[in-house]
Amino acid sequence: MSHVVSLESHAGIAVITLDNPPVNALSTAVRKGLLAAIEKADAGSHKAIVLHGAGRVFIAGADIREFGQPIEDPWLPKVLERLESCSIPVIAAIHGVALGGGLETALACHYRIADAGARVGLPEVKLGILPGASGTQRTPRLMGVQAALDLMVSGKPIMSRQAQDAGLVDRIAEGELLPAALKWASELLSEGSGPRRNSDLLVDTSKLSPGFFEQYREATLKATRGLPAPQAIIDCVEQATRLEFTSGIAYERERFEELVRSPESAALRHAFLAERKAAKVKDLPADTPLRPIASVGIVGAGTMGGGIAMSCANAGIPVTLLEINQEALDRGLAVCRKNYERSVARGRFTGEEAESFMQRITGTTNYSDLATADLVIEAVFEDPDIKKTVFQELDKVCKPGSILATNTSYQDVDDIAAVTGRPEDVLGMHFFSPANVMKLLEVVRGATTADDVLATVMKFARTLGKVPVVSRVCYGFIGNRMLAGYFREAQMLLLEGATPTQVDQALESFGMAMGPLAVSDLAGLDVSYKARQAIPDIPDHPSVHVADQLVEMGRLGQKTGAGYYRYDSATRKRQADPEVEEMIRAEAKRLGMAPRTITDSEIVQRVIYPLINEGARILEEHIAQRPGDIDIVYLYGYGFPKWRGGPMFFADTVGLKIVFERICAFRDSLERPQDWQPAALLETLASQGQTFRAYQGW
Ligand code: T1G
Repeated sequence: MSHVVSLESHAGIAVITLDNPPVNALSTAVRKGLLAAIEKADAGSHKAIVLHGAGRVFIAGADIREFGQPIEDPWLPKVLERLESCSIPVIAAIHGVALGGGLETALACHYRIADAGARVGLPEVKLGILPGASGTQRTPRLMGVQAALDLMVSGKPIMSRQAQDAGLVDRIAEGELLPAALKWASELLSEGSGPRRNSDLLVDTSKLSPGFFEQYREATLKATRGLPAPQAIIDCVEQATRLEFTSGIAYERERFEELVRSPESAALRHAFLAERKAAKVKDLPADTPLRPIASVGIVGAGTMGGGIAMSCANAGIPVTLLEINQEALDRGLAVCRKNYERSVARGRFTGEEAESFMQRITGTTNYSDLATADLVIEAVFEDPDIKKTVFQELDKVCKPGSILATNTSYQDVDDIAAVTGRPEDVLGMHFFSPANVMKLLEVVRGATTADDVLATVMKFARTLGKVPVVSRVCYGFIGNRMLAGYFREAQMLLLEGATPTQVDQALESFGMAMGPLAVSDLAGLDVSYKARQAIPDIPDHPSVHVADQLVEMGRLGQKTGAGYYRYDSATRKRQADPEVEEMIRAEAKRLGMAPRTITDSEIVQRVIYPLINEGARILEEHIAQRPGDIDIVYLYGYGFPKWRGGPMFFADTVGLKIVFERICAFRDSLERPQDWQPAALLETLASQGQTFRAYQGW
């Protein structure tokens, strides 16, 4: 047939196999090969067809890399129309996953059998599109309107048994899948069962209450911030209740085309591919040997240490958690247990699961209990001297070959490595709080970190369900280094006339999960205050004056019920506080800064463009491998809206020339031009009409 689709005959039954590693994506070659195979199998020499995928999955959908380019014939809907029209029964044999176009392909078949462990779903909404190959028309016919909408609007896959209960899958295979599918095909033939086309079915609307779609739209609007794809899905399903199949398909296609051209979808597709690319370290050979990690030691049972321990335990890895004394250890273990109880209460884990995870965490106050750990992660207080003392201790007790990692958020990893006799075994693993929830892991590569150490930790991060991004050593690595300008400008805007509410609402309307000042209140204003106090001769900057005064007023943020805002003790809701606005006006007056009217769009530019500018410097200095890595750091670590693709992708959508010119305008008009020097790379790319996407990095 073709290099990606084959056809074999088994006792008169055609077995069509898709073989397009790694996930049988429905690329142009696969669509061509599949159509040819169907034509051949349905040409009269076969009595039935079994369709399945080689490798670890059935089909993971359309080839995401082909989007944004002209789609070549045959289009998937055409292939599926031909598949369903076969004159002989067609059985889909599903293992691993059937997602997006993969599930649509299975639904165009006449019968579906799946492995017990298989998952099926329509995750297109996560890419800012909708199931564009009949998914919005077939699923309501098979599983009902409510269930179909829930499947497509959430984008979450379901297990095959659940899919069977819902009417999407007919059988769960007993034993091996392909033999079970062939056996079933023979049974169907012997029963005289022919093709069964779900496009002939009507959508059952008998259970729909009046105004059902309106209510569903409203509920979805709130939950999905008005993004276009979920609404388009609801429209398509509503049309499925009104139109016959072919017209419904035409409507679905029209809406699909509209969404695939949308900036939100371009951003979400970028995020999907950038996340997978970030896991690849350019100069590390793919066959770099890995060290085994079967046990982990953690030094420090505070918020970060406890969260990291839970991440490892949840992934099935035994953890030894060390604290300086029993009291601190008991406190740390108690917090882990409390967090598990909360997860059980929320239904994330069963009680048994949580108990088994907790059992994997062993406490100690003795360094020698870390001697055999394959990886030790230091998570003590953010003080370079304390961290170095810990590493000197680990260097003494840990076995040769142990990987020694620091969870520092800022410190120089090379400095820390230098206090050991094995700097090649040292690197940074910067988790984000809460470490058992946040997906991002900045893997900080030291100047002497060995390749196998880096490769091992990149793989280990994915075992923990984390999204790893490599950073070279600099103060604050990728994320926190860029954040400095973000917070600086948020605070400068207060002195220039904006209120905390205006600043935060502008950024939240832009899509940030939470505005910068509310985030500061959540983290605690005293944390950064102490960090500033600890830096000798730190140069004065007006941007911290308000925060310093808030701390000196005892307003440390949510934890004291007041910071930039006042917090309702019952609901923890934030409220504007005239006392703070008065203090800000007084400080501005003292600094000779006259208040002015500031627009929301200026606020967004002032706070977001420093991220882009510093991101460009980070690329110039080879701290980050590629712009997409920076985007992933901000999407998974700092609440940057995924449908904007990350700061570097967002800059491309605005246009680098515009971003560069605005930065120059701020340099030439604001109080502190030194804070607005454009990065050389940004200037170069802007002058060449280039994009960050085209910039390959190192
Ligand atoms: N297209 C192209 N490449 C894909 C792909 C896809 N659909 N899915 C995965 N890959 C690549 C991925 O980039 C990586 O590449 C490798 O496969 C392994 O993936 C018409 C329009 C299947 C659950 O949204 O959810 O169908 O880095 O690292 O963790 O209606 O990948 O090795 O070079 O993620 O085991 C809808 C997306 C498409 C599913 C496997 N489908 N994929 O997870 O491995 S739109 C999806 C996934 C559509 C139709 C519409 C996951 C996975 P590389 P991985 P994994």
